[in-house]
Amino acid sequence: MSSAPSPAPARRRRRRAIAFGAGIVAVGVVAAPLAASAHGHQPPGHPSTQDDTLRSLAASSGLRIGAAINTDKLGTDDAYTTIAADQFSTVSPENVMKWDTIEPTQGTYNFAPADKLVAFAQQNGQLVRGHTLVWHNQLPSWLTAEAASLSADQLRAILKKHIQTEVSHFKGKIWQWDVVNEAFNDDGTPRDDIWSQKLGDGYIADAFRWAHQADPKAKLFYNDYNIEYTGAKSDAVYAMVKKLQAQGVPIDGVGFQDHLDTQYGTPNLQETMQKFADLGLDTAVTEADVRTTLPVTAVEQTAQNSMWSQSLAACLLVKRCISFTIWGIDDGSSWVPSTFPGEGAALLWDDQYQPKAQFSVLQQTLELAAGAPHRTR
Ligand code: 9MR
Repeated sequence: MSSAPSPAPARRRRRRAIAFGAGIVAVGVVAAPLAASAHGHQPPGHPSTQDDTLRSLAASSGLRIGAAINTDKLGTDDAYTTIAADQFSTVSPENVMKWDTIEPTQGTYNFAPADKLVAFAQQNGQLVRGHTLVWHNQLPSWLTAEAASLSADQLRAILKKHIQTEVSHFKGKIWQWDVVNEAFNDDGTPRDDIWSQKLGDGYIADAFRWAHQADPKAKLFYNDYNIEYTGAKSDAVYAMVKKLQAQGVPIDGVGFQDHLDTQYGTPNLQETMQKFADLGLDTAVTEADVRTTLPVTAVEQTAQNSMWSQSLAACLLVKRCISFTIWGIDDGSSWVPSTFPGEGAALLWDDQYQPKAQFSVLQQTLELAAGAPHRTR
C-alpha cells in the first residue's frame, strides 16, 4: 500500500502556495479557483460545480489536459467515470484502439469499445487522441504468426489496410493520432521489429501518408518514451522527423510519453520539446506518470511532486505543446505495478479515487500559469 499523503495535507500545501503565488501573480487571478477548490473531490454521481478542475484550469492557458481511459470502467465505475468526465478535456484509449483489439481476427473489426470512448468524449466536450496505429506491441496473433512468411509487399498491404480502415472509421473524430509508436531503441538504433525487419524505415513515411489520406484533418504524431531526455534516442527521432519533413511527409507533431521514475530524476523535457517545436511541429505530453518504490517515503513524495510540476511547466512553457495527457486516473488501475514490481503510486488519484498531493500540485501549477505575466501560451 502506498503511504501517499491524504487530501488533508495536500490542502495545507495549497494554502502555502497561495502565499507564494500571490507574490508573483495578481491575487484576483488565483483567488477564484482556489476558493472553489475548498470543496474538494465531488462524490461519485454528483455533477461537478467546481471551477478548479484540471480541465478548466488548463483552459486558461489554452492547454488540453487528458487521461488514458480504461473503457471497461466507463459507465460501470461511477467514481472513475465522474473523474474522467469532470477533470479532463482530452482522452486517450489506453488499449482499445490498438491493433489486437481493433482486428482480433483478420478482416473482422471490433470498433465498439473505442466507439464508446469517442461517444463519451463527445458527450463531455473532450477531444480524442488516437493511440496507436503502428507499434511492435499488442499486435493480433494472426499477424505475428504470419509475419515471417509474408513478403514485404504483403506486409505493407496489410499495414496500409489496417491504417486506412481504422483512420477512416474514426474520420473527423480524432484530434491527434499517434501514427507510429516507439520505433527506436534507447541507443537511437531502429527497433528490430516486424516492421523494420521487412519494410526497412520506409514504413514510417508510408504510415503517415496513408493516415493523412484517410483523415486529412487529424494531427499526425510520432510518439515515444525517453525522448524527454537529451541523448541518442531523442537525437535519432529528431533526425528522422527532419528527414520526413524534407520528404514532404505529413507529420504534425511529436508525442513525449513522459513515463518518469523518481530513481532516474527529472528529464530535460522543456529543452527537448522546444527543439522539436522549432521544427514547426506541435508537441504533446502523451502518457505522463511518475512512479516510485513502495511504500512512498516523504522524500520520494517530494520528488514526485516536483517531477509532476516540472513536466507540466515544461509543456506550459513550450508554446507548441498542445496537450498534457496522464496515463491513467487511479493507482489501482495503472500499468506500473505489474510492469515494475515494487513500484507504483504513479498517478494523481489513489486506488480509492482520493486525490493525492500530486493532483493539487498540478492544480497549483495551472493556477500560477494562468495568471503569470510571462506565460508563453
Ligand atoms: O497501459 C497499457 C497497458 O494496459 C497494456 O497492458 C500495455 C501493453 O504493452 O500498454 C500500456 O500502454 C503503453 C502505451 O500503449 C505505449 N507506451 C507505454 C505504455 C505503458 O506500457
